[in-house]
Amino acid sequence: MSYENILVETRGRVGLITLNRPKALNALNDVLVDEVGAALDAFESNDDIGAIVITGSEKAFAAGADIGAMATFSYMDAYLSDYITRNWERVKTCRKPIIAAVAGYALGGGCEMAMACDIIIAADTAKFGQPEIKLGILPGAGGTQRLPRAVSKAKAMDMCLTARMMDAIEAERAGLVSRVVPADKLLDEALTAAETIAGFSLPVVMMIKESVNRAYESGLSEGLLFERRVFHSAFALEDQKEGMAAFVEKRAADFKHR
Ligand code: CO8
Repeated sequence: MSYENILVETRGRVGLITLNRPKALNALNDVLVDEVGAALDAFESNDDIGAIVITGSEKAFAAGADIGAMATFSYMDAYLSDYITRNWERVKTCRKPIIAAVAGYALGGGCEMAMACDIIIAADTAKFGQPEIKLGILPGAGGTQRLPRAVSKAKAMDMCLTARMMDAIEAERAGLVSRVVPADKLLDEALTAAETIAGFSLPVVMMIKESVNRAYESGLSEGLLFERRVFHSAFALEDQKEGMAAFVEKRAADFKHR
């Protein structure tokens, strides 16, 4: 399949999606978001892929939803087209883990797309922000919901209400990103992390992703119960037998279901 606004490739067992609208700082229009959805569909159904990386350019992961495309929208246009958000959930519903490798601007919908991924690894050049208020709108793809969960209510309010940007160091300190690396090491770091994940048992990887996500969507007791049920079910996996046998025999595990 050919894409207009993204580049899609595989690196070993990792699927790599590069947002590629350089002239508009990877502004997210419907075509681009639909293409990300299609690429995720393809990677999800490909048994040779165990993890996915989404990245942008040196200057921008994505500078937000395409302002030009929205500028003259009426309420009806936004509501009926479900602009951008109609495909947004695809990042969240992907069952394989997705790492966002962020350099430069991740603003508005760009920050929201990164937050919909499972792990954010940032270059030291990364800048995160929800500046929609400057445009007379508010975040519409999870910014007001995922940001407080990631960085606390006070910081989320600060960012959404003042439109200020957060640099990579502050983002790591606040818990929005898991690691900060020099910009020229960003892709290697993200691909290595993804390759590590892709080397483990895929059903276990998926169980962990599902369980951690439960922490966001349920109370503690329900989440703990969910984890326990999934934990017990892991003993039905051949990969559990292999992983534990490999430890006892002091050798590397050779997981069947990768
Ligand atoms: N949309 C469209 N084009 C954009 C966008 C954007 N979000 N951001 C940058 N561009 C374009 C510029 O118009 C410019 O194009 P041209 O060369 O043709 O004039 C080109 O990219 C380069 O941009 P700049 O010249 O502005 O570059 P600077 O380095 O001077 O500034 C900034 C970089 C600070 C990132 C600046 O471009 C900027 O502020 N961009 C807008 C950021 C923003 O407001 N983002 C939020 C957008 S709204 C949003 O994301 C809502 C999400 C809700 C999703 C669900 C919808 C229902």
